[in-house]
Formats: sequence, structure tokens, C-alpha cells
Amino acid sequence: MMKVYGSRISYYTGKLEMYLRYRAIPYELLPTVGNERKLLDGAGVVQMPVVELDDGRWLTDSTPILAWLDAQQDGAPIYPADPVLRFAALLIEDYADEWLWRPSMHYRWSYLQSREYASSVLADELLSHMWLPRWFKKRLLIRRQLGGFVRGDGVSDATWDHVEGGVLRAFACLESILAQRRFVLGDAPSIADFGLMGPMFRHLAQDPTPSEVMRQRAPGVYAWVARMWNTRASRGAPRFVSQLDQPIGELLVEACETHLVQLRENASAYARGVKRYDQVIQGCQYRAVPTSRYRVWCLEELRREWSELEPAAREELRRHLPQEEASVLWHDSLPKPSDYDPERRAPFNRGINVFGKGVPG
Ligand SMILES: N[C@@H](CCC(=O)N[C@@H](CS)C(=O)NCC(=O)O)C(=O)O
Repeated sequence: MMKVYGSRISYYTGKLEMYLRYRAIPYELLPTVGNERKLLDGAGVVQMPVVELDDGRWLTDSTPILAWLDAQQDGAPIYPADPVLRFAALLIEDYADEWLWRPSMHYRWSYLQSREYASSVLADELLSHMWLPRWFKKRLLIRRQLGGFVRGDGVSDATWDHVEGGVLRAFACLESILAQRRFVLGDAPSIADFGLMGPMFRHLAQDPTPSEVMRQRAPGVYAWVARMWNTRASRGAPRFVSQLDQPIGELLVEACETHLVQLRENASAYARGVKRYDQVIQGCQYRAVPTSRYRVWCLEELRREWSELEPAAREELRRHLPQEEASVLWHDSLPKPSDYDPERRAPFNRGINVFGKGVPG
């Protein structure tokens, strides 16, 4: 049976678990803590999730893991065949993976009820081997996560409302989409739905503070998260929308104005060799956010997908994307390549953390 090293409340482990359930692939969930040596030897990185296959191969990074697993399946792929829908879905996945991360960590660690819950689960799940009082373990976890991933990722009084506003806008876009169909692109889940399960499943639908917001403001999103957990792949081909419609267009605009602008600013900071940089997103000034080499690679991957599109598909996408914010997809080259995974072996390559050695330093 496949071994998944992660946590029951981890963002990207939740995304992978959603997929494994959908395909009825059995797996065993194991903690990363205590297995660090093995993970470093096997996958080159300690992060959640890392997968160990029965044949001894190791995989990491949920995005290429899902792509590889899906290519092994007999059933209809979760990646749309239509190139326009495929690109839109990959952009939504990346936005969910990398942009909605900050607000999800904020809602988990900035609010007392949520951090009480999350630190209790993680102390019991990951630190049970440590002979320390439980309250002390919780305090260690809160300091690490709140200091590193919330305050250390640019959440401050000045950005607080914008950080939360991003979640409310995502909820509103998804509510309009889900008022029309059961999943983001049609009557079956695609990689857009699985990508969105990172933030939506183990964080926003499960942590006490944001899950109440979701229930009150986005009940359709709440129902969709449960529907994802309860849906198994069927034999038939999925019926996806024939073209991008207005509600998806609105979500794509939000992804470009937030995520693509951050990817652009991050790539420029990476080229300048600075560890932290300032950025303005939708008019909100973020100070001293951490630079990520991994996210330069994310942008390279999106640019590669874009460059492989036929002119007609690009034209169709450009009708829906805000030109300035989206132009990082097609403009010139990036100021400095990430040089990550040059042989394109992911998810079987030596992985890297999103930030430094795990937490933004
Ligand atoms: N790109 C990776 C990101 C994985 C990731 O960053 N996972 C988080 C936890 S959900 C993590 O392990 N963070 C590093 C840390 O906390 O040390 C993926 O998509 O799987």
C-alpha cells in the first residue's frame, strides 16, 4: 500500500487525499516527524506530503504527484482535453496552491479558536513522542506557524483585510460557479477542483473560524467540499463546459490580479538575490514577504503550458484574462531561471521546500 507522509490537517496532504479517495487508491497516512531522514534520502525534502510507493520509489510535490498518478489511470483524466480549459484549470490549481496558502494559514493561526484546535491536533499527531507538556508543544507549534507563515509571510494590520478579502472573493466566485454545476468545470471534478481542495478542505472548511465564515457566506462551497470527499471516479467521460463562462472568468481575473502578480514580483526578487521583498497586490502593500525559488519554477511551468498553446487557444484565454497582470505568462523570459528540476523528473526529482528549509526564515 502507498505510504503518504503528512498530516490529517495538512493543506497539500488534504489535496492528495482527495484525489486518492476519488480514484479509490488505498494509502497509509504516516507522520513526517520522526521520518525526516528517510524523506530526505528518498525525496530530497521534508514536506507534506511525501509519497513512498511499494516499489521503493519516492514522490513529492502535490502538483506533479497528481499529474503522474492521473497519467497511470485507466479512467477519464482530471485534466481537461480542451487546451483552453486545461490551462484555466492549471492556473486555478496554482492560485489555490500558492496564493490561497497565506489566507488559509492566517485563518488557522491568527484566531484563538482555530489555533487551539490546530495546535492540539498537530501536538497529538506529530509530537506525541516528545516528553514535553502538551501546552508547551502547542506553544512551540503556534510560535512556529504564526511567526513563520502568517506574520512572517506579510500578514499585518495593513494587509489583514486584504488577506481575508481574498478568501471572500474566492468564495463568491465559487458560489456563482457552483450555482450552475456540481464541480468547477462541469459534472465531474477536474484538477481545478482538486487544486482548490488544498485551501478549502483541511483549512477553510475544517478550522473553526473560517469554516463558520464558509457556512454563513458560501454554503454551496461547503457542500462542494463534502461532495468532493464523497465522489468516486465513474467510468464515463466527464462533461465539462464547452467554453469559459463568466463565473470562471471572474475567478481567473482574481487569480491573475493576486497570484500572477505575486509570482512576477517573486521572480524579480529571486533575480535580485534578496530574501524578502515588498509587493503591491490589488492596491494593498505587502511588506517583506519571503522570496521562493520553488515559486519561480511554478511560474516557469505555467509559462511552459502557455507557450505550448495554439494561437487560437491563447486568443480565447486572453479574452478572459486581465492583460497587464497576465502578461507575465507570455512576456519575454524570466529575469533568472529557477534551475529547479531541469531534467523534468518531478515528482521523482529531489524536491525543494516552498520556502528555505520549510518555514520562511
Ligand atoms: N509544493 C508542495 C508544498 C508542500 C508544503 O509546503 N507542505 C507544507 C505543509 S501543508 C509543509 O510541509 N511545509 C513545510 C514546513 O512546515 O516545514 C506541494 O504541493 O506538495
